Amino acid sequence: MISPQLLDDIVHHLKNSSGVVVLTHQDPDFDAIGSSLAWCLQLQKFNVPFHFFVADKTYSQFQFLPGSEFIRPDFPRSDNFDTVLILDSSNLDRIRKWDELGITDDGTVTIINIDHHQDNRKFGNFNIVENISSVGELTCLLFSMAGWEMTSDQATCLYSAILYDTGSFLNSNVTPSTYRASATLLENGANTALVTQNMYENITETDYQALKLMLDELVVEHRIAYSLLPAEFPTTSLKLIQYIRQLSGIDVALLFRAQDNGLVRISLRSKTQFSVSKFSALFNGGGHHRASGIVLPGTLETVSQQVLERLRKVMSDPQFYVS
Ligand SMILES: [Mn+2]
Repeated sequence: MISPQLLDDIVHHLKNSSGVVVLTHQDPDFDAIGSSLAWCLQLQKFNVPFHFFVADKTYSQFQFLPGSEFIRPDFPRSDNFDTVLILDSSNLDRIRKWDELGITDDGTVTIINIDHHQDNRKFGNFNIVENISSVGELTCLLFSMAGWEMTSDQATCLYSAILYDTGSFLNSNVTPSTYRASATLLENGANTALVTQNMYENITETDYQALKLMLDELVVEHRIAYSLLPAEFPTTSLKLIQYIRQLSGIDVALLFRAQDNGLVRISLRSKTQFSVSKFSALFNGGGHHRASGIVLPGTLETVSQQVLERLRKVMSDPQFYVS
């Protein structure tokens, strides 16, 4: 249950803020960007200055979203804001360049944390953390609780957020409330055709090459399937892990992606009650029971060996399963 008092306090704070920095997690997805843009559009209505800082450079895929012109690669000036609104990020380590923003905990800046990750560290002065499909759905609920009229632009942004984080309403995080929120968005004029075209009918030749390379490297073993992607792997907006997940007969899908900084990023998906977030916690990673991530130093070979060895061991351990 979302506390109406807490929401009141947050709204009061935002409306009276001298400036808001909006932030979301690194390698942002449509839930991160769509939700953030809906909040930016709301701050614009309130005439509250805001700065939506995204340090990642790969955001051309979001350009079709209303308000995408708000996305800024330049640092906010620290004397221009007193509030930070953080969306879809379970902890501050997931925010790129957080340390460079110069935000101290001396109380001069208020942090508002709105998220749906179960491992959220409640790092804010205000925290709304709900077990819900997406921050898009959560934002939709909050806007309606606050009694705010939603524009079609906001509805389009939130619709893309929900569509993405639910895997087009296919994931197990979909509830009746997700459909109700989506219905509200459509009633408010969400441009579903625009979102469909840009999210699902916009695959480039490079995307297909990336998919082909990933499939060439696919390894399928007992209950597990994975692929190793080298650092020079082409950049793609395809959710490659989804293609592994769709394989029949496996419980866990993994994608190991080498970075050029000596780190390997691992995406994990579970198709059963096996919790990949519990597993990821062994390596300081986190996320949801069915979708999580880990980052480890090393080469593709050493990291994949280390993680897979551990995974094979714990897959028969009941404490890694959720009911
Ligand atoms: Mn999300």
